[in-house]
Amino acid sequence: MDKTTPLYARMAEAIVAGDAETAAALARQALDGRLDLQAAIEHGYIPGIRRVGELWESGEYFLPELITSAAAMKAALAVLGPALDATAAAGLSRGRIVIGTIEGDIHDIGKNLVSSMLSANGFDVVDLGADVKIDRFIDAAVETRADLICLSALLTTTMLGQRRVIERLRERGLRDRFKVLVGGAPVSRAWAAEIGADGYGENALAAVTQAAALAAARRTP
Ligand code: B12
Repeated sequence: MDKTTPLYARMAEAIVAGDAETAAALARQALDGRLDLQAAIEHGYIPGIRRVGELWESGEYFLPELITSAAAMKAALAVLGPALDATAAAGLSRGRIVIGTIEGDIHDIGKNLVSSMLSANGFDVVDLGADVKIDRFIDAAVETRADLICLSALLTTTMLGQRRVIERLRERGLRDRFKVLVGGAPVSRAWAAEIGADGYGENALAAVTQAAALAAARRTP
């Protein structure tokens, strides 16, 4: 373990405790200390919100705890997000991406993380937010001449919306125009294959790798 481990542990603890103030203060500490922000998210904050998920599943946490922990996660990401985005610099865009969480689903922490990482890694990201209607993804992709559509779903019910976006692309004669990348806690590689998505990413780093491969494939006919 390196010397930043206690900081990561405190970040996780702040999320579990639903302590937004501490979560944000630790994020500022990471910024001031010029720490690797992607690592702070991956090894500090995410293990915290995962633990919250486990406590909810085991019946120790209820909705109010879930909400305060989610708010703490958002407070930390609000501090780190702009810094991550800024590292995207003025470099050449690796491709334009439309991203959002499927209609009926308000979970946006993971999607925001993916969005920030993509933009930090040189993609031009159009973030539609959460609870996004199926056709809205497609209209935005057409309007912005996007290369990729990224679909996040955290509920087993809204996973079906990922399939629906792909079906609608076919119905509108646009399936070949955009690559579709799917993700979210209940989503798997098998699901991505079943619905005919072009890729699946299990976390924000995998999302970047997948998006890079798909964008490159589009550019080399
Ligand atoms: C925080 C949370 C909430 C917060 C959300 C706050 C917010 N603004 O996002 C609140 C309290 C609002 C909430 C509400 C609800 N929730 Co909730 N929630 C969670 C919890 C604990 C954590 C989710 C999270 O943020 N994880 C951390 C992020 C970083 O991880 P992630 O989202 O998985 O994202 C990562 C990857 O999946 C991937 N990824 C994500 N998106 C994408 C997209 C692409 C393209 C790619 C490539 C990758 C990718 O990269 C991300 C970063 O690594 C989960 C538990 C869990 N195990 O997931 C339950 C969970 C998702 N919720 C659940 C439920 C049931 C609900 C409610 C219905 C509860 C209720 N009774 O009202 C409501 C739903 C309301 C709605 N209509 O959406 C269930 C879903 C069950 C199911 N099978 O459908 C879960 C699994 C808890 C459980 N075990 O029961 N929730």
